[in-house]
Amino acid sequence: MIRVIQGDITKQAVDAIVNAANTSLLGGGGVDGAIHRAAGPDLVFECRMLHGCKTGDAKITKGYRLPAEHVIHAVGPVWRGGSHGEPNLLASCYRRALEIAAENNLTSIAFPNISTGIYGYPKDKAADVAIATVNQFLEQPSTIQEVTFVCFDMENLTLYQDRIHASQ
Ligand code: AR6
Repeated sequence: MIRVIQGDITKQAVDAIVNAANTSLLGGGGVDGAIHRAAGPDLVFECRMLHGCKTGDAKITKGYRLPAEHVIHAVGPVWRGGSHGEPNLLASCYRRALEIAAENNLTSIAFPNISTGIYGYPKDKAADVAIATVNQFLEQPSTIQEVTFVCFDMENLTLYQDRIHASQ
């Protein structure tokens, strides 16, 4: 099941929230900064032991002070015009986050709109990739029962609502 809500991902009580991280995994601005602030300093201690993450991949930690039990740190691509593999890298980080959640027997996961802030990925194109990748993943049997897209801004909320409603 796919849900779309407007809100703050740090408030979501799900098995895992996904972070829009960078390759260092050591924190940053945007949703990454908000997640690290809400989780508390233990999160960056665990992240230091992961030795970074490649673009298009993801790594899991505990959620510490967050209501979510885990954080899956996914690294989306920086938008460089669209012909540098951006769609495949964005799809890959959604798919890897879902695979890692399933490997850990998690059932609920919430995504922010990865790459659509500081990394500059056009929001409409990113929504197409995110929804197609999640739909494709949910066609296969796995432990995942609920995927929530947590949209922070109205523009993303409308883009996701239009696309999800059109496909239901
Ligand atoms: N809850 C949900 N979504 C949020 C929140 C929140 N609390 N705060 C922001 N967003 P961004 P990126 C939305 O810039 O583009 C960091 O410095 C925001 O409106 O957080 O993947 C990392 O360390 C936007 O739609 O991530 C990287 O260096 C979406 O989250 C870099 O930014 C993603 O925006 C990653 O850039």
